[in-house]
Amino acid sequence: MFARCPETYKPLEPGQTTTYNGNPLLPGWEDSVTHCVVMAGARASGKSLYLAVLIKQLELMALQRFTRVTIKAADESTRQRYKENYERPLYEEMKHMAPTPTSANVDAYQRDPFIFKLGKWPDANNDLREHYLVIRDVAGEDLENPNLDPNSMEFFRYADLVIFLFDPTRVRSIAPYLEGMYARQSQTGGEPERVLDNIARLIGDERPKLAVTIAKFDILQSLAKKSVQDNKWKSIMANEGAAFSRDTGWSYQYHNQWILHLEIQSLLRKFEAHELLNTIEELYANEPSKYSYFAVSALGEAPKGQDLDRKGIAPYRVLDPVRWHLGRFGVLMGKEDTYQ
Ligand SMILES: Nc1nc2c(ncn2[C@@H]2O[C@H](COP(=O)(O)OP(=O)(O)O)[C@@H](O)[C@H]2O)c(=O)[nH]1
Ligand SMILES: [Mg+2]
Repeated sequence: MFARCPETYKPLEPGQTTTYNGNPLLPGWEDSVTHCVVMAGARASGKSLYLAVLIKQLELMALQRFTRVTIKAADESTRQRYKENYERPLYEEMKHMAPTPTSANVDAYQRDPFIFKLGKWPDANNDLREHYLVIRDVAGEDLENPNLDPNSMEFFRYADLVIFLFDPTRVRSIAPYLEGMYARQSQTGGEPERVLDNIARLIGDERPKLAVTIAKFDILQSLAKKSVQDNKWKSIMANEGAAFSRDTGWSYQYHNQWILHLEIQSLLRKFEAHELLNTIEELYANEPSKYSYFAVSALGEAPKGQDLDRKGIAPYRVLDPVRWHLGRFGVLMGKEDTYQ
């Protein structure tokens, strides 16, 4: 049995036909493989845009590389909520940067899991099984709250993958270097370190795979162009040999991912993000292969104030965290891709 409850992420009992909350499971659910993912980050860390672009990129990759696979919403609720709460803001973001309302008035409905079909892929016995991506966006307010009840959001403990997204401009030691490098953001969220503390409390003794992910990486990349002399960041970020200097397109190579992990870790060390690095190292000391560093940009470039001429978006390495997990199951892996 590879299927879990899409609401609580708990393993299902044999023969179970409803979720632990009593809602019906999709037909054939118990024979499928589920990949249960949580997106965790402070307010305005980029979760919604990331999720919007992630799904778009998965759809596009499947279309271009795997003729027999289409990624689609598995139910009407996912289809509608994705469209209204994620796809639409994405297009609005492309048009203009008018301040968007904070997430305070986002309804709870948006917090329900989204279920996407990833198509059929052979299991260890070479039988084709349907795979599902179950992904949920967690309220940034909750994750920033120092009084968060560690027993709330139990699904963290059962998740296959937690994507911890953080805004590099909110890391205290990094912020000064980025002064003037990006348009003032209309909303800002809490510090990533506090969110990480809460993630640690929520997972308790469990160690789901953790993708420690710098969001809005385009802002750091813009340091490469900064025309200030004696700028050590310029030479680091402009290093064309670095894995983080390029997107790998649809290809997934385990070694490239590993190198990127090491580069991002050392970049964070150079930026003196010690608290973040140490907390993660300590938390995963016994299972170091379960965490990895990533850098993504949903938009590909910093939004320019009210500028209306943006040509669109050029997402950067958005699929990496999810492929790091899915690759092990051979899902969305082509002949040229490698996983260990
Ligand atoms: N430069 C840059 N800004 C981004 C990116 N993704 C999000 N943002 C900015 O961050 C703000 C918050 O993003 P959003 O996805 O709504 O964050 P959420 O509150 O965590 O869901 C957006 O309005 C964007 O201006 C990115 O990839 N690059
Ligand atoms: Mg959001």
